Amino acid sequence: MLNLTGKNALVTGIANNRSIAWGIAQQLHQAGANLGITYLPDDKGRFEKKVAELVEPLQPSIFVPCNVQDDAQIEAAFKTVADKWGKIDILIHCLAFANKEDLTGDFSQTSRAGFTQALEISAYSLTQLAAAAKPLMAEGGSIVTLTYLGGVKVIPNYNVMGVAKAALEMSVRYLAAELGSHNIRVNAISAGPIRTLASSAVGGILDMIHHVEEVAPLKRTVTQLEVGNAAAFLCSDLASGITGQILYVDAGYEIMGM
Ligand code: NAD
Ligand code: 0WE
Repeated sequence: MLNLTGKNALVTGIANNRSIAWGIAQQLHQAGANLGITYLPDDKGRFEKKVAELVEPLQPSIFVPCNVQDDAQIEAAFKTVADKWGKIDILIHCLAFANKEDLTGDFSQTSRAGFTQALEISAYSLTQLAAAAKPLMAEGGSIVTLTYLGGVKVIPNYNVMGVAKAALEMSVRYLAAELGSHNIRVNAISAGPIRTLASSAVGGILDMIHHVEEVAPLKRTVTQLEVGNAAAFLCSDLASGITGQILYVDAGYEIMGM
């Protein structure tokens, strides 16, 4: 049986009740994990309040800000983890960002700043967080990140995010190769399109979802909780032999050629 009792899990990327990270946090909690939650702070503290209210029923023992563009925030977040928990078993990386103008139109028009920012937040952050978690995973651990088919095949308008996801997926393999000797496993879930804060800001997302509902073998899209179940599996001892993999949780869409 899937059992995460006694495991400490740090979850990044919860913005609201539609976030994939929220689906993951709920399933980790249900499997018995002890949760730590990080959120992206903003000037008015609105995110903090919203996320705090949302996660309250899961009784997280850690709730800290962590903007991955700020080394000091990452350091402070992991200092809190070290002080309160001493060790960490599970790290969920569930965040991405690109400028809205870089997610439409010609990919060749991507600016240097836009390219750099998208890759920094969406790809490099995994390596940063893995490096911070490594010393706290002395007994081994499991790191899971979220990716999308647009990092492997061209999806209209995904543009610079596709390049960032390609970098993220290769980072999974290099991290898995390095951290394997410490019994730390690193995997990605490639989720099908889901309506979330990030995806809803993208023009035409509903058309994409309808396309998946027609073409995918299961004739539907997936839910945040289904992604959460796959994440809980990858973080559990049931997946002890799995590392460096990209697991498609997409109702089968990826196998179709036409
Ligand atoms: P979401 O908007 O709920 O989550 C994105 C999160 O990224 C937010 O919580 C936001 O606060 C965080 N974030 C952005 N910049 C940050 C920064 N500088 N520091 C720290 N956090 C930052 O949207 P989502 O769809 O749940 O996205 C979560 C992950 O799932 C992303 O990696 C996304 O690429 C991936 N994904 C989404 C879909 C989809 O269709 N929604 C499909 C496959 C993969
Ligand atoms: O990874 C994602 C979402 C990534 C994302 C979305 C936004 C919108 C708002 C990153 N940064 C931003 N920045 C914003 O300002 N997905 C897999 C969902 C998604 O995004 C797409 C998709 C799909 C699917 C963008 C274009 C085409 C398809």
